[in-house]
Amino acid sequence: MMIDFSSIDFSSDETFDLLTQGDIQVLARALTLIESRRRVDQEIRNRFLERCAQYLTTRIAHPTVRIAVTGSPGVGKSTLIDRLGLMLVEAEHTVAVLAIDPSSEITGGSILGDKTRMSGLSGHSKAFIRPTPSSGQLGGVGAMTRESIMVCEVAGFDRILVETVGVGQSETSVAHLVDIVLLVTMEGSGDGLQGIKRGILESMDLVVVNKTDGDRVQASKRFANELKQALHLLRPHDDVEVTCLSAEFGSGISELLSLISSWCNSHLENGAFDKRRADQRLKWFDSAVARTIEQIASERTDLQSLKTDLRNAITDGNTTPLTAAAHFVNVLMDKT
Ligand SMILES: Nc1nc2c(ncn2[C@@H]2O[C@H](COP(=O)(O)OP(=O)(O)OP(=O)(O)O)[C@@H](O)[C@H]2O)c(=O)[nH]1
Ligand SMILES: [Mg+2]
Repeated sequence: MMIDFSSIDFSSDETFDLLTQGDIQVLARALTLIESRRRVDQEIRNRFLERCAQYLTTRIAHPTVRIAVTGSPGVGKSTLIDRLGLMLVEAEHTVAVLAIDPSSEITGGSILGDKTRMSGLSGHSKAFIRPTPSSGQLGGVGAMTRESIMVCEVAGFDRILVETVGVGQSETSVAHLVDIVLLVTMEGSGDGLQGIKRGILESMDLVVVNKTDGDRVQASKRFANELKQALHLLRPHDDVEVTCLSAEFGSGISELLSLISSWCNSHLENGAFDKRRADQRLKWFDSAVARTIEQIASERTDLQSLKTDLRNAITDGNTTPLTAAAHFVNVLMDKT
């Protein structure tokens, strides 16, 4: 589907004001603009994002909290977000959910599934749910998730929930985008601690053992204890909380919210919260530079045959990947 941006002028003050007033239509269109890979959209997008960034640094902001909910497919991330989100809106927060959907490019259909699983939140006047394609990126994090979070904050949302399948690739890890990472797991999924990727174990801040209901209650609690002991060995200096709940039946959700808010408060007090955001801004800069260079390289169609020759030379053993890359970059720089 082609989106017509001509009806919304993203360089106008009116559009920006509408966004800051929380206009959902403008927010949805802005997110589509952010996800667009079309070159023509890029300049408008960059100027618009710059304006968003400036707005957030200059206004006296309500503090926002960015929460990632990660875990294997089917553990109950969407169900939990629905419950958490409802509790947050009841507490006078406004909630934006960015559900990063690794399958949407292939099936194009699971988006609807996620919306229906968040039946409590979807349609709520203080909540906004946005499924975003992961654009084939590892780590389950879309290329523009950072920017999407920022635009949601400009629109006035103060609790941002990011749902992502935990893949744990360090470079694209959701931990670089949020203040707190919740790992959702469940007893009997067979993955235990061994099945959870190392990157996730290192970057998560709280563990949720979901589906603690029915005849699973005892086994879930045992599993939570095992996890806690194993985590203590793995990360002896961090006291990672493990909490049991049932997203489906709604038990243990308010306890989880208390854990999240005390975690945030202690990190705000000791400065770790702000330091993490500062580090993330530097990583954001690095990845924006890398992405821009990659884009410039991919747009140079005149260099395609050189690239093909170099690839063939590497395959034939006539050059090494590093030498070929250095040569390619030299040509790229000379001509740009
Ligand atoms: N018994 C039980 N079932 C649950 C619970 N939470 C979720 N489920 C069920 O587990 C299934 C998957 O739930 P989702 O919330 O869609 O899980 P998800 O992790 O978002 O799944 P993906 O987005 O596909 O990775 C659904 O059938 C839910 O009804 C729970 O606390 N207890
Ligand atoms: Mg889901």
